[in-house]
Amino acid sequence: MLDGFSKVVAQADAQGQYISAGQLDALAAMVADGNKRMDTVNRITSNSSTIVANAARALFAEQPNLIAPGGNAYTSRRMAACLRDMEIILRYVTYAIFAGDASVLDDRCLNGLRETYLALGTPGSSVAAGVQKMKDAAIAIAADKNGITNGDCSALMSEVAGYFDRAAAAVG
Ligand code: PEB
Repeated sequence: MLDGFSKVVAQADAQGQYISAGQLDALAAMVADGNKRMDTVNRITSNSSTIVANAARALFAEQPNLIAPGGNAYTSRRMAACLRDMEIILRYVTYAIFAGDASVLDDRCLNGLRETYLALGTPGSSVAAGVQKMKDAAIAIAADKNGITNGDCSALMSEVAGYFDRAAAAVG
C-alpha cells in the first residue's frame, strides 16, 4: 500500500534516481491542496450511508430484475451483501483519495473482485453501474461550494472520479 509520497520514492528508487524537480512540484501541489483532500474525504465519509443507499435505490430502479424473485439482490441476505459490497468499495475509494494513490484500492479491494463476482454469479456490470452512481453522488457532495471556502477543486475531483472509474472498470 502506497501513498503519493511513497509512490514517488518507489518510482525514483526503481530507476536509481534522486527525486526529480517535476516529482517535487507534483508533491508540493499535493501538500498545498491538502485541506481540499481532507475535506473531500470527510464529506464523502460523513455522507457514506446516504451515498450507498441512494445509489442502490437508483440501481434497483434501473435494473428491477436484481430485486425480483431469483434476482442477485433478492432475499434480505443478498440485499445486505450487495449494500455491504457498495459500502466496502466506497470505503476503499476514500482511502485512495486520502492517500492520493490507488494502490490501497487495487491491492485490498479490487484485486480478484471480478473473479469473485464471476464465481458467485453476481453481475459485475451491475456492480459497476452502482459504483458509477456512487461516483456521481460523492462528487456532487464533495464539490458542493456551499459552506466552504471557494477554490478550484477540478483536479482533485477528476482524481476522485478516477478512483470510482477504476473500481467500476475492475468489475464491469
Ligand atoms: C466481495 N461479495 C460477496 C462475497 C464477497 C464479496 C467476497 C461472498 C461472501 C459473502 O457473501 O459475504 N467482500 C466483497 C468486497 C470485498 C470483500 C467488495 C473487498 C475487500 O471482502 N448483488 C447484486 C448487485 C451487487 C450484489 C449487482 C451492487 O445484485 C452483490 C451489489 N455480493 C453481492 C451479493 C452477494 C455478494 C457477495 C448479492 C451474495 C451472493 C450470494 O451469496 O448469492
